[in-house]
Amino acid sequence: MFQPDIETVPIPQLRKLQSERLKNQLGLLYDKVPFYRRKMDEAGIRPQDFRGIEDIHKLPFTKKSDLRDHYPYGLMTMPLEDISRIHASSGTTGKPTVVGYSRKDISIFSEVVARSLVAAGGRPGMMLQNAYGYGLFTGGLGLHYGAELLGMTVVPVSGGMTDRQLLLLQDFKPHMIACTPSYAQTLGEEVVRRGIDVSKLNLRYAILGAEPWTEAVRSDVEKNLHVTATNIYGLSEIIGPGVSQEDYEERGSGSYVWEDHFFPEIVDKDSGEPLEEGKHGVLVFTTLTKEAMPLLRYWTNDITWLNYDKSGKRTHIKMGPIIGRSDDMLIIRGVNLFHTQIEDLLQNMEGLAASYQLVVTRDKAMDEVEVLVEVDKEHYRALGEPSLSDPESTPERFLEIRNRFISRIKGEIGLTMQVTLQAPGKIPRSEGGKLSRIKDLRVKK
Ligand code: DLL
Repeated sequence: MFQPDIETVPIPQLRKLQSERLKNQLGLLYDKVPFYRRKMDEAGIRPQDFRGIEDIHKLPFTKKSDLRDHYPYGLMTMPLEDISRIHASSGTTGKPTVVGYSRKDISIFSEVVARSLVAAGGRPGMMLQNAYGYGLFTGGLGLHYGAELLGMTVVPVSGGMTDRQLLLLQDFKPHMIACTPSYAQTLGEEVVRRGIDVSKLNLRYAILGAEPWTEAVRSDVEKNLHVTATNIYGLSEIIGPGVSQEDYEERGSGSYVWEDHFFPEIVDKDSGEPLEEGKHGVLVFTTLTKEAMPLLRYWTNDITWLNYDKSGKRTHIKMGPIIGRSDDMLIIRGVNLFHTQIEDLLQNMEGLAASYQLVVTRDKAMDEVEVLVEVDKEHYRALGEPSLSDPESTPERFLEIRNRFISRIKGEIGLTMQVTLQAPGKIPRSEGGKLSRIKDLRVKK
């Protein structure tokens, strides 16, 4: 562990620390940020009377629109000349969401990333190929500073440039790669396609995040790149990557949330009421140690669960994989649908690959989902690379596979979807960053 004392701190002690830190954040926000002072006044909260973390649900939520309304610097606690870095995430509505960091914020950011890298299998002296984008996006610089703090050797290649990534993997021999899971899929496929001998690479770990992914993609990446792949989660508003991280020996059981810095809650997406452990809902974070731009109960829109894992190495709470963002949820004939549910069903589907896209259309009043999914390369080759565009020429074996997938979707999700098989390589790939798996043709321009 990078900071074993705090990563294994007993829960009562952690609560005490969280309470002290939260009270400090409230004081700071009350004094320095008019928006929060007004919110606290409206809610009748006086920082000096606030009891502690157990009262967190009394605090108001902060939404992305609050950040937008105070664009670009309105939620900062300090004058601009004291801010040492600015990051931003591209918004869907034009203006980016801006986040400021003090020197201390950067140092905490580096610490939580260093913790995350260790949990992912990284050790001082190992080499990290950092294929997250450098720039306003927090992935590149976030992983970079954390890896340096840990004592890794960083190769700051940034995202994309697949030829160069593959060259570096072969010649520089990094032990670990950091990128989005969809880009790790791209790299894995290219390794196989170009006949690169994976056993000659030194790669052992992949630290993947910035977009939802499931076990189907994990198996794909682990198989093609011969790595152990773990999930790193985060968002710019809270700090960037390193808000939570899965341990490489506890894969599949959730990611440790670094609770001494970011206090997580799960709330009901409609009522905002806190939900009990294990229930799916909206993830909400309160920063506990941020200086430049602390946020109270930030509504991430991400849907997951929280759970303490008594058998884990660390004491901090775990969060599940993100099944999607509540604003990206499709509602198809009354059924709520996240694309990760389809991805999940692809796991262990013999004959199909983990490359897919959902195309949503509206026919009169009815919404339809077509699942484009690639067939597995080996099956495809074994059947003589047939045309798949015409059911007449599609081999019986593939028709069976397709029908099996249609019934699986119907059985698990309750919706009848059209499944269209595609030849390997036909579906758009990640070229370095986040990949959109949904093509929504209902949206009128
Ligand atoms: O994506 C920070 C990051 C960089 C995380 C590198 C991990 C690795 P934003 O661009 O602000 O920040 O986007 C944040 O991305 O609210 C989630 O919806 C999604 N997201 C991030 N990590 C994961 C993950 C970075 N591991 C938004 N699983 C978040 C699922 C993720 N979704």
